[in-house]
Amino acid sequence: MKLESSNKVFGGEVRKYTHASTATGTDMTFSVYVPPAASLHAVPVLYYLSGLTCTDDNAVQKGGFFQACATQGVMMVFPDTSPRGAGVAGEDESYDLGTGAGFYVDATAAPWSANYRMYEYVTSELPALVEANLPAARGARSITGHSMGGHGALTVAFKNPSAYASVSAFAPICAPTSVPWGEKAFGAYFGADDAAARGKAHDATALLLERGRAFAEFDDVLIDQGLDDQFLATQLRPEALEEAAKKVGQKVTVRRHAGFDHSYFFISSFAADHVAFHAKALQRRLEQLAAAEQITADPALLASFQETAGKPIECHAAVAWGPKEPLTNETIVVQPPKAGEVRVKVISNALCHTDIYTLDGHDPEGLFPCILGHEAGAIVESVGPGVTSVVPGDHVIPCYTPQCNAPGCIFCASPKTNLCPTIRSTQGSGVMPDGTSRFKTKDGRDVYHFMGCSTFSEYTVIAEISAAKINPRMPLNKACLFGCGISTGLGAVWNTCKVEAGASVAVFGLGAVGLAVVQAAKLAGAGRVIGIDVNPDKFAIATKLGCTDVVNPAEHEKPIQQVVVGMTKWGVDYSFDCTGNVEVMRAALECAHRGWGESCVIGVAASGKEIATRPFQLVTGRVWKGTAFGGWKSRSAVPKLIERCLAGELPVDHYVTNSIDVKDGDVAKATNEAIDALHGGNCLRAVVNY
Ligand code: NAD
Ligand code: AHE
Ligand code: ZN
Repeated sequence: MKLESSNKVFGGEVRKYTHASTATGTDMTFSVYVPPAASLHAVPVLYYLSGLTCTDDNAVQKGGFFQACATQGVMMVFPDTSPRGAGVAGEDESYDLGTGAGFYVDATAAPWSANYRMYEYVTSELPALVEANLPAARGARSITGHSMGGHGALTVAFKNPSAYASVSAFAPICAPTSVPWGEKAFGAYFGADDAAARGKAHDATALLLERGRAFAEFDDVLIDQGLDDQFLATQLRPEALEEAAKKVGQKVTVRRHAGFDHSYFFISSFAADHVAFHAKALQRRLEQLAAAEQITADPALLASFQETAGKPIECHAAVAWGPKEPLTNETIVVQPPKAGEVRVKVISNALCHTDIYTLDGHDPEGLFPCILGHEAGAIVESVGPGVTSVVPGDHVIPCYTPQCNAPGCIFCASPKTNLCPTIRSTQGSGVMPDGTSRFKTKDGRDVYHFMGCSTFSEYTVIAEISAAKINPRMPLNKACLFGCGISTGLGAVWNTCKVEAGASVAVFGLGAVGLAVVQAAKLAGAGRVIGIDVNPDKFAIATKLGCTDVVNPAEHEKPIQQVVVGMTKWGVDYSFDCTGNVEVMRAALECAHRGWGESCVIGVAASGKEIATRPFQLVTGRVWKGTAFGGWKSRSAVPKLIERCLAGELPVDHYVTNSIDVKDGDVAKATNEAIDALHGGNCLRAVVNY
């Protein structure tokens, strides 16, 4: 399909596409509203069928649907009302039969049968096209429409009740086989002999009466009708549909409004109500689809969890005893979770540079002995009193940035930050929220927790508010990547800086975090992405992921900030430090665009290091900012990132450059091997599988 135009509307985009239709044998046009939420995850879709004489443009320009779609996260698709163009059979006929006809039927009589296959088009071809090419959630569809399109929506939904989550209509022609418009059209489309019988298969009222109670699977059908509508008495006949619905037990709500006619003034007045009506049903449909996809937890594993619940577990962990000392494999005792806590079985663990930073003694909060690790995929083994959001068997990602969502948490309530402080002080002191550790060595010595995660252990205990429950279809050896580095890089671009299409970006440090920044910048439509690293081995993957330029500072005599400014004239719109080196942070700030450039610190600097620049850099419009976990509110955002990954929008396989299995319970040996790989320079993520 070909994009003909696009316009920003309410943070989303309205786009117009053309494509060669196999159903109608012609080029077809449709419009779509893509809400802002679609940049994060696949969204449900509401189809809108227009009425006689309209095109997709009428509702797009006058329907007033988009603000509601933007806030409710609903995509809207607007097909044209008929096939058009040279050679379309019957095109010269009158408006209510040929071009712009708005009859969503598959004609069987010549000449119409050649192209008028609008039923197949809107129920099958177009949804398949939309779901394959746009961020549309598969199987989450609803339908609405106006006038003959309103009737089309009702028949399409009544004929395919399981394919649509909900149906509504604006001033529909409710019983076309008994009004002049329908008699004429059905006679032509299906041939005079067959018109009545075939027409009934496309008549919403007749369909209700024939198919009976099956249609009660729509909780309600919303119809709005203007009482000053010039077609109300003779053509629309909502009372016929109401009577039929009553007979067969299908709830239909017809809202009659004085002072409204058949126009788009009427539609736009109630557009938001219809979007809200469908959004609710679509949300339920998404939940049903997610539930249907649930993989039942391994019964043997669940049985073993029942055995251990409430008891201490003896298992292996890699313990860090002091700065720069190798991890040693210890048998430790993991206490059961207390109130508000969850004990999890770690399945896979990626190593983040921050683990090494703390192990190397650079972290002012580093405490020893401790169990490091904070990028894991795990399964809930047992839960402490009061835990309601997860149960044993759930797949989770421990998140070092929690999300308490408590009514009084002004941080969770604010869209400006993800930094929930609820357990931050105990987390930084290496203990659980009650001030004690859940880990002991076999000889009874306490071992500290790390970043609220401590995942270099076969079992660990985390706060419930740190557990992001994810779709179990996602393999945990990939899911773990979203526990820190990859989510951080993506969020730095999308949340912290909100990089816009066409922007120029510089990324300092092309490790996993920097490459996730590159990947996100490309997905945001950045025009130029300059990757900078002292290790040129990173350039091939950086270019593949979206860097338009790659630069090795060692190959330039000038300071790197001057090199980047020289490449761009005034500097880049956005720069990101993904190294943790304070000199690099300065360079990143100083290569930002005069007047508006933003520089984001992602890297974690060693204890005692400070950043500096001439204040003039800020006076002249540059902005210095930073990000923790990419600004994601962990428990609500991580599951959505996982869905995007499952949908194929966020490939992450390339980050796993090393994969190491724990053998004979020697967690430390495998983790030390991963640390060596990370020090080797060309490892992005080493994943240790338990
Ligand atoms: P990494 O070690 O894999 O990657 C760092 C990259 O920077 C390497 O490719 C290295 O060659 C390059 N580099 C080093 N010095 C450089 C220099 N002077 N100029 C240009 N490139 C240079 O690390 P990572 O896992 O990608 O993490 C990157 C940083 O992000 C680390 O400091 C880590 O602690 C931090 N981090 C922060 C957050 C957060 O929420 N803020 C989250 C995760 C990681
Ligand atoms: N403990 C250090 C700070 C370490 C730090 O900045 N951590 C980053 C996450 S690194 C993930 O790999 C962060 O997001 N910090 C926010 C927070 O609340 O810890 C120190 O300086 O004390
Ligand atoms: Zn990390």
